[in-house]
Amino acid sequence: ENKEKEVAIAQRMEPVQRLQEKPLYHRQGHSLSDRLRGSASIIAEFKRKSPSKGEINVNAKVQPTVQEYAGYGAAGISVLTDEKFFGGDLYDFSQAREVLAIPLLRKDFIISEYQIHQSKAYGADVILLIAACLSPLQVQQLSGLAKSLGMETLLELHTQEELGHYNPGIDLVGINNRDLHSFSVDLSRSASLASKLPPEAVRVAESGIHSVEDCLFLLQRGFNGVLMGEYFMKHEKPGLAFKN
Ligand code: IGP
Repeated sequence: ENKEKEVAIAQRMEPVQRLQEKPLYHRQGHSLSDRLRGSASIIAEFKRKSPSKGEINVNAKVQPTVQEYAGYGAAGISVLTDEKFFGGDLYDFSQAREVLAIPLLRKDFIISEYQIHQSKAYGADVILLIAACLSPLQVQQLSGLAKSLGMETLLELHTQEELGHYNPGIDLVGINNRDLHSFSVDLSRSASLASKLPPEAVRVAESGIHSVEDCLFLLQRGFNGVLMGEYFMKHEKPGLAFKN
């Protein structure tokens, strides 16, 4: 397994032309926004650690976790590919793609066109763009490229000022319940921010969601989905935690 991991890491630098030769680059993506518009539900996340919580579950395995998430009814799966802060990589992502037939979100700090081609080549259906890291023009350009490759974009916002990063080409808007500076979580603040989006926007509440009550609170306030990671990952068998 280590060997394969090394190979995956080496491949991170392969030229765009090589990425475009990969079979997954030509696969038809699944739509997460269609699924959430059809019925509100959960996007379950795989991550081993995070900046706010430190180590959550360093020995967790992608398989069977993500199959279990999917089997128990997740609408989509999010896999962290950031190594430094979240302990994930593209090898984890590939392993998830191998066993999943539902939308897969690449969770990372995406700031370049290269990363979009790479996401496609590794089988992403959805990419994350974080407003706090990008200008509105960059969001437009990167989400446009994603769309041209048949992927959707989840644009993450966490303040009112960032509403200006939204454009009608965005497929899903994620509102981060966690303040990026203080790490504090406020679901009411997210609900009020979401209410300022155009009615057609598909809304996802992200972070710090820890109970059925939290989910109901958000879904009753117009969210189409909730993205949950730590709540599942802190269990020894995260996939089974989803079931309950
Ligand atoms: C999941 P939580 O609190 O359920 O583990 O949160 C997800 O929202 C969080 O991992 C996240 C994230 C991000 C990770 C939200 N925005 C941006 C990396 C980059």
